[in-house]
Amino acid sequence: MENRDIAAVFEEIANLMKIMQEDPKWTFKAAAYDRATRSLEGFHERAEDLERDPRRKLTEIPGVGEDLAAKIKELIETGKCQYHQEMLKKVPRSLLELLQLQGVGPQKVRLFHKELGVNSVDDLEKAVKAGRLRGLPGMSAKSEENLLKALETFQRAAGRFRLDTAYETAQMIEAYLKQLNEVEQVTPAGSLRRGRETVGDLDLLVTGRDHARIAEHFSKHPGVDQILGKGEDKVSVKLKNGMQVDVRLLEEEAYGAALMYFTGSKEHNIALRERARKHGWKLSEYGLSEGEKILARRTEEEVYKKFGLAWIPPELREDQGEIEAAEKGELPRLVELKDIKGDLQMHTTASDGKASVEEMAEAAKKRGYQYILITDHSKAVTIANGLDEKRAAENIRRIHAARKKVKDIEIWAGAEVDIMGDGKLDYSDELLRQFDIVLVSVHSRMNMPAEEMTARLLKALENPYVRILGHPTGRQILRRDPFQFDVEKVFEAAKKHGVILELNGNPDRLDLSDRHVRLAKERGMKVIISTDAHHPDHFDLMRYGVLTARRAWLEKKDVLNTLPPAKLLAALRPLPK
Ligand code: DGT
Ligand code: CA
Ligand code: CA
Ligand code: ZN
Repeated sequence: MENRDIAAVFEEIANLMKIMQEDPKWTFKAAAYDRATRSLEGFHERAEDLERDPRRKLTEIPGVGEDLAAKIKELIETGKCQYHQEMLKKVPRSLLELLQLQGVGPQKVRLFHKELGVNSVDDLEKAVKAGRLRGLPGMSAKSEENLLKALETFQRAAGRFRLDTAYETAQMIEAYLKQLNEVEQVTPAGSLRRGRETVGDLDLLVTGRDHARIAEHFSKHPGVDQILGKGEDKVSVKLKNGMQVDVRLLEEEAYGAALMYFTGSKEHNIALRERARKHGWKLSEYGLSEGEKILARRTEEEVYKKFGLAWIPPELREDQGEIEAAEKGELPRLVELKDIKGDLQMHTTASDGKASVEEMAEAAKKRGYQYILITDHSKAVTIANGLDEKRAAENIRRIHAARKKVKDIEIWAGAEVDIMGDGKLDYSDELLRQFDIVLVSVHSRMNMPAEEMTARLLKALENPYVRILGHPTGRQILRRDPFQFDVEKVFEAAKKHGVILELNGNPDRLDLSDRHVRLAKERGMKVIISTDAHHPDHFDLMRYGVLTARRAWLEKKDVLNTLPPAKLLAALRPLPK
């Protein structure tokens, strides 16, 4: 059991306490579970390893006392926690789904449940639409409107998973399948291979000697909740985390054609099939053929070549001009993970990060990075322990001191400065000029009307110290829509001022989106791909940022943090004299 699975149970316990408010000490207890949840999520060792090691104790995890340690032990040993199960018996499971709605916390869930008898997202939607929310304490016309929007987002997200969840699940299953000697190749296809920001189901293609044996092994995976279908060459299951996985067992000789077919997208496949038809050929998961004769099927390259096309990277296969580009030999040479030379958004223990400047720098160096930019939060972001002027000045000194300890990497002093509601920045120019690079972003009042938000962003970009615009649209994948503003106008202003747009690679954000990044490229703009790391492990998230950049057709030259340090600095907005 991973820390995050334990944390998820604790978080649910805290939420259930806040919704039920039965326990006389619920505020106190819920706070303890919240604390343990956060600390488990950030803890760099597995709780399970601590538990196994006779010299260690679970109470070494901050915020975990004897009582919670016993619950963690129970979870590790049995996969369940009795206390949690008892609580779940008292409320319908569907009530907890309300918490996934943007802007709805346990207090509101309690209110809707108690006052309106709401037990599910469906119930809530009916109640809102019938105007039954009006008159409830703290509910205005505006909150009704926000709820309707949240309901819409929820429905669109239903049944989809974040890219990182899909990636990690695929890796776990791949490792499991490979325990079997009979298994040769395991390749994730579908939307995961194309690097889409969300994934509906996993499509895994497998080759190997004994299909029946492999199918049997897979259906016994401990994460399987339900077997949806099992045939000779295909097994579909639903995992306990709700994700559907389709495993297809294939023959080597037609692997390329099947990989192409199941990678999709559907639109790309349709366009290729149309091409095949024009030649009098047929394209299917079994190969490209002319009558009885197979023209190509072993590798993707062979199939594309037969069409007179260069091999098309999966991220481009959306029928967005890639086939035409392949035909003309004009496919972009997409940026790769290994091109990235540094990370330009990260947090340390000074604000809400889990590691020191030195630890982040050492970890970055180990990855072969040449520079990092430390960007702790400014004071307005109180929930992230943002730094006031005095602490920010201390942080700059701390960063300078780290340079003496960790050599052979540039450690730049920066900040993620909040853009206030009126477009002013959270720090004075006097402080801003002391940073090497200032990144700005919005974390508050995200619901303002489009015109106001546009004006707010334009005003922020005018500040001469601003050099990077962080997570420009504020969205959170499957949770929060981008805020409303005039994207074209803001891009134009950023270009004029020489402010670089960030592609925040955290899979919770992927902000800018692939579509917006492609727009930026079309407008002749460069981007910076960052991870927003709060822990050295988060540097790995760069892979998702790069995937998104590739989906936007970006080449190495389009991404500024592929440059060596001096060239990168020279490419940023010049600092005021
Ligand atoms: P997802 O799972 O919703 O994130 O998206 P995909 O792209 O993984 O779609 P999925 O799982 O329904 O199918 C996997 C691939 O199989 C898809 O990308 C293309 C291919 N495919 C599925 N259904 C069709 C179809 O009706 N026509 C064609 N041409 N290809 C299909
Ligand atoms: Ca899929
Ligand atoms: Ca599928
Ligand atoms: Zn931020």
